[in-house]
Amino acid sequence: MSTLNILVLHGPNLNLLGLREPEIYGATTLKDINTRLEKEAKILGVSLHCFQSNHEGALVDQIQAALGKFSGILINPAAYTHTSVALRDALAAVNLPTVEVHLSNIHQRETFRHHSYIAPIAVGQICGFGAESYYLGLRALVNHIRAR
Ligand code: CA2
Repeated sequence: MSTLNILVLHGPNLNLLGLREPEIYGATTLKDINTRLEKEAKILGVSLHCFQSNHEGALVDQIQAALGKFSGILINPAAYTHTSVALRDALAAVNLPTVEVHLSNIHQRETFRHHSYIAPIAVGQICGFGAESYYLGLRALVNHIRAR
């Protein structure tokens, strides 16, 4: 069995995690999340590539380049969740199993955060568990790919 390779994408402003507004998004930095994801990946026997960008097109480029290199995508699209047809189209085009994660429970927040352009083309969405959403999401994605 060849090692699964998972692409982890973080959307805009997530580079500020732990550095700004800890009362909303917590004290954990993006580096902490990526380090823990690497640990979880080792336990699961998969490899990971993590990428953050504040630019929609850069995220679209990563998704397009994932074809043939990655078996699945774990994504926190951040604000692009609620705005980006471009990210959704790219994910639909590569057709790789995708799990959407959010730190906060977007359904408990402002109405404009309740809608996700990504959710209808994702395997599933995990939100509201802080950084734990990512680790749960990774496990769910790997289990989903292995069960196919
Ligand atoms: O809860 C999530 O993970 C979100 O994807 C976070 C996005 C927000 O737009 C989504 O509705 C839900 C915002 C990420 C901004 O991250 C910051 C971190 C620290 C300081 C400021 C922003």
